[in-house]
Amino acid sequence: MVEAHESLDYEYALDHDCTTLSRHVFQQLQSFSADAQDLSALMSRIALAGKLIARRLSRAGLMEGALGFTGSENVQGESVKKMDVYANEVFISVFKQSGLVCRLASEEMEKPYYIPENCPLGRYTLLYDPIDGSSNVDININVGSIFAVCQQEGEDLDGTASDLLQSGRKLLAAGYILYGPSTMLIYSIGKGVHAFTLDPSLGEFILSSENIRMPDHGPIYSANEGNFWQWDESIRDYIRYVHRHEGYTARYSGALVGDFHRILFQGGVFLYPGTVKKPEGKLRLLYETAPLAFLAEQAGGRASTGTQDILDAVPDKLHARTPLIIGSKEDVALVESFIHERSRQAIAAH
Ligand code: AFP
Repeated sequence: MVEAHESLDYEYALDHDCTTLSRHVFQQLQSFSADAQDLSALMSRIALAGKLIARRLSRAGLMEGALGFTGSENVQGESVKKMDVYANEVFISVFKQSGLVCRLASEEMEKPYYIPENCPLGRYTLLYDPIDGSSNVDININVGSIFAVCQQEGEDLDGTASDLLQSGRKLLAAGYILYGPSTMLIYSIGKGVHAFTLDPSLGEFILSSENIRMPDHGPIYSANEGNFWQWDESIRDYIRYVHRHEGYTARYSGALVGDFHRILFQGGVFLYPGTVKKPEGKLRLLYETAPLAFLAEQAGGRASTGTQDILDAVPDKLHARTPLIIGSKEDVALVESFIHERSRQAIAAH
């Protein structure tokens, strides 16, 4: 006979295993309204895209035509990898005939991609970076996908998607998929940040951490110090500070998703400031920095351009870039303090 406590343990384990993404969205919204159904379905589709990309990445070294460059450049002038193209198409494909998403905008496409058959119903737009950190793909280390969802405003009859040029405060959902030793999906619909881990035996993302809180301070600083010579003096001040104080350690993988993921769980700060060659930095606001800023704030952290919160920044074009300082609130504030001090000195000198 099963003891009462054993049956409770069993029930708990089963319930935990059944906490899939779509169920979690309903739990969070405490509703089965049309909006809740939409968000739940959207997250399930994004999860499917993540599973398809994870599957290809896991076998890429054994497949013909999965690794390497295509030979063309994207709208940003960057060399396109075959995996970028594949992952971009995966997201389009999972949202075709979904009735959910009318437009998709990604790093790999100059203009938004419209799915007219979805438009009468699905007034959502998916913003995404299909493979973040794609230089890591060929050497089999971590990469990610970043996504955000917003509501279409207006009819967009001229196809300019000008309503996308708004602040990240309007996002309905954001998250990323990390393709690491395990595949994880981290998301927020404005009710905390939650992590799901892909259970390959089930083919499902199962809840692994709920209501993640970023520590207020952490030991990690994450920046490409090869750009030191190109940084503003204020950023160099910060780097000199961490070099001269105990308690800091550097970590940088070349994939924002992986570096942010570490900071989300362990605290610290990731920086990609402007450089001489790229005064606005390298990272794109709509589908890289704003989605991660949304998560950071939801987890009790912060994200800043150095002079304003990332979520308040309004892009002037689809592929606009912003400097990024993201992570634990005390560490972000410390970097900002060096920026403010240098600008105060510059004003005083005039
Ligand atoms: P790629 O996708 O072109 O590899 O760029 C990745 C990325 O946008 C971001 O994930 C990294 O944090 C950052 O660029 C790395 O850039 P650096 O190579 O200039 O450090």
